[in-house]
Amino acid sequence: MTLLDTLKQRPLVFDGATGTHLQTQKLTADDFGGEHFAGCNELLVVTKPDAVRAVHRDYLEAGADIIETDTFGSASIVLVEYDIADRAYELSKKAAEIAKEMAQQYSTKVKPRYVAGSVGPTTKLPSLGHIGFDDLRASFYTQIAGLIDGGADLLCIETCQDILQMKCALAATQDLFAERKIQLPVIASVTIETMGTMLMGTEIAAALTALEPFDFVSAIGMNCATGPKEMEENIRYLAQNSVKPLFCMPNAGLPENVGGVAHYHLTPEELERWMKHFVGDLGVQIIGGCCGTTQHHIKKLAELSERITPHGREVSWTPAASSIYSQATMRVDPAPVIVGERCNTNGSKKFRDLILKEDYDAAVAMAKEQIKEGAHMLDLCVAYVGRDEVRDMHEVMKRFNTAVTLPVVIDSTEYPVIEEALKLYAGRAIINSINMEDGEERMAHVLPLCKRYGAAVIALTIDEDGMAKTREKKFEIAERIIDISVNKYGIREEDIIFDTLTFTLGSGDEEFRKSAIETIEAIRMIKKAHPKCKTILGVSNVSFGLNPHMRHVLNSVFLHYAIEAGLDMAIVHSGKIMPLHKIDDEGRELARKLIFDEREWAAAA
Ligand code: THG
Repeated sequence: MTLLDTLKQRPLVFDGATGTHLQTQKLTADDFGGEHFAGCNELLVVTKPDAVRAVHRDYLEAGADIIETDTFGSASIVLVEYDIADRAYELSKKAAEIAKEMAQQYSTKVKPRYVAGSVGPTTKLPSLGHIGFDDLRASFYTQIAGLIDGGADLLCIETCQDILQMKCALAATQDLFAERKIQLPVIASVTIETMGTMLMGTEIAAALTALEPFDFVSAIGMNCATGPKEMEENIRYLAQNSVKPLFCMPNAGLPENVGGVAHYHLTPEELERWMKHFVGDLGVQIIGGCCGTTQHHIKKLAELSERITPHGREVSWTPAASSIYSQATMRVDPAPVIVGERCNTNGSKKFRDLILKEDYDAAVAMAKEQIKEGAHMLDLCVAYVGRDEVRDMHEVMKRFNTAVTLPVVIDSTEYPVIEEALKLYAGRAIINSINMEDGEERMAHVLPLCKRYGAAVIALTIDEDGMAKTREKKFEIAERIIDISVNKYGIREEDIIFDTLTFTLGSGDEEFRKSAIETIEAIRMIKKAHPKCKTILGVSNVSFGLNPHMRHVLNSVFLHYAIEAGLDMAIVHSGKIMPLHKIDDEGRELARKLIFDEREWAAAA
């Protein structure tokens, strides 16, 4: 039976605190290898390995299934504070070897013991610009390589304060798994502070939305910062919304400051009672203890695990995007999900001028205006001929990441621009867009980026013959895109949003007279055959060339019929969309006839 199979029968038990255990051992500066290294717990695996073995032994004796390596801060960017950045691989590997040797001593056929490679958050917050994605990824890469080479059975990326930290660690993990052709279970665990969000302000729903798309992440959860009581509401949310198994390692209550030292008061019995509730009532499958928990706490949890089965959870994932702060689902009732169109150099003169002036803060202000106008997400396009789009995207996205509370739809045709945006974004973005104009070419570039950074994608119904004009052709391209995305690139149907293309009815061009009907009917066909997929339209395109008033009327009426056919999302100027009853009869009827190509309109015009 594998590690993860066990979860269905009983909860798996992690160990307790490492740091607070080491503190009780009253280690001297010499134990760390001198004054300069005092407090560097990760160095003990070479300077005083018996101290680390003592931690592992106590938890294994207590009955833990899984012990964590002494590597919370063994990434180079943490070790650099002790001038030993170059020892990250060596210390990580040694720590895994020590834990593995201890786990093997206690392993039996009925109770195998496992080693989780601990990967802490480091000391840097990429969302605040402390470090770039590539540097943090590289630092995690070396640490995780050591853990894998030292024999870790699984990875525990824990105590995450900034979802971008986690994305860097997950990218490093993906790279290592691919290079070595291996796959270990991976736990992704965030820290929710007493104020109820992660340090960066991330709500639990946003954290789940950002982490859920990574298919190699085996379990999601929370550890540190608070005791179980403060975690309950968020654990309940995860239990109701996470398809993946849940992980929970609370502190032994909230720390109390006693003479400048943190004291933890939750008793082993109290922790056991809470975990019984979390496992038995809510369905948490992996438990353990963080700061302040001891072997006595873990003994209670190990005993509990022998007599309890995790509550069965039937959860269906609600596809969503997220910002660093909050989540927005890709379907709302009433439809549609409103994607603000204005932060687009091609779609707004004002926005274009701000980018040309490099007034990036004012660009953020335009984003905020759209939030006030009721948008759920924001389209972002900074392309402008002759400008460095990667640089503009960098400048805008680093601000949007923390200043904009809504999820961003990254609207670019350039792969390096898309990747730059994804590297700066702590939420779950949507990429706008892929198509099949050059066969699979665009998909081959963009879909691996979606997988690597956990994004969803908009797919336009365009193929080698150009933009599809009939409903049948649009549908056929959509099916082809689903087939390749799902079967070749491992994208889920629910992560694809189809755009059946909006042509202007404002030009009077004969070729496009039936275009709105075909676009609307293609939505109906796609939603019927693939209900998990989403649909979207760039609504304002429909009225290019008309006067401003008629544009608002036509946009609103077109949107109405598209929604009736099943449209999920709309890229619009949210403040300018009118409900049908607010449009005068004459305008509404004119728009309707235009959309459905009723020729008497043509005669009248
Ligand atoms: N599908 C997808 N993405 C898209 C589109 C689409 N992205 C871009 C575009 N089409 C949707 N966005 C806009 C944004 C603005 C306008 C139209 C579509 C628009 N702007 C006024 C104009 O150009 O006249 C604005 C004026 C101003 O404020 O300066 O109409 O179809 N997937």
